[in-house]
Amino acid sequence: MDSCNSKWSRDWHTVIFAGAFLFLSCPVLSELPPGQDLVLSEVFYDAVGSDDQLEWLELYNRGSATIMLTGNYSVGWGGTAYTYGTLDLAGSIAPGETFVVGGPTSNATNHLPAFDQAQNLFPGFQNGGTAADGVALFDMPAANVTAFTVPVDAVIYGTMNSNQLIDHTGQASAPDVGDANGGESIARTNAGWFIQLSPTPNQQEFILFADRFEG
Ligand SMILES: [Ca+2]
Ligand SMILES: [Ca+2]
Ligand SMILES: [Ca+2]
Repeated sequence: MDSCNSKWSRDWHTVIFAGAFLFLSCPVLSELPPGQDLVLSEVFYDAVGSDDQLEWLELYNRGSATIMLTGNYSVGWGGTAYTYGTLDLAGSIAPGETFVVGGPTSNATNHLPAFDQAQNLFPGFQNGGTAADGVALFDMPAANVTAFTVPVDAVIYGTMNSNQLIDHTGQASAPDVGDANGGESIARTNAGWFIQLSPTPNQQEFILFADRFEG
């Protein structure tokens, strides 16, 4: 970790070398949005084979009060803007609990999620790759979200954020995590996002694997 925090030399050769080193070796510590109790916690965007009706998104309430989703929160996703696909969330989420939306199919291929909101996500989540894709959470109905709306939380996955997707800061940062293979997910701990080889719908991992993350 020390190499991640070391002072960079003013020598530009060293800067370039350090940049390449950082890119290859350091995890991306995605900051949890301050004051935001409802956060994204896992995305299953690529099933083995067709993704149709198998994708899901998990949210987590890390606060101490129940959050009403209906009328208050929506999600959006895409490769160049979060308006490629949008969905109003419906229901509520108790403190310390997860909320899984998607499907509506639940089987071994998508790791048997129990849906709090069974809903075909169409068009589906983008599948990452060299140009990163993203999923975002908004504190407003989907009808009010535009391509310029700053989300309250977001995860950007893939190699490079070349399409300048923004996060809760309103800035286009480096991707939070790489690209999961089919059958895997991206999941979140206190330390950031990682590729989850064995997806865990309905189970948050903020505490369980706090030292596991991947850039
Ligand atoms: Ca697939
Ligand atoms: Ca997909
Ligand atoms: Ca999970």
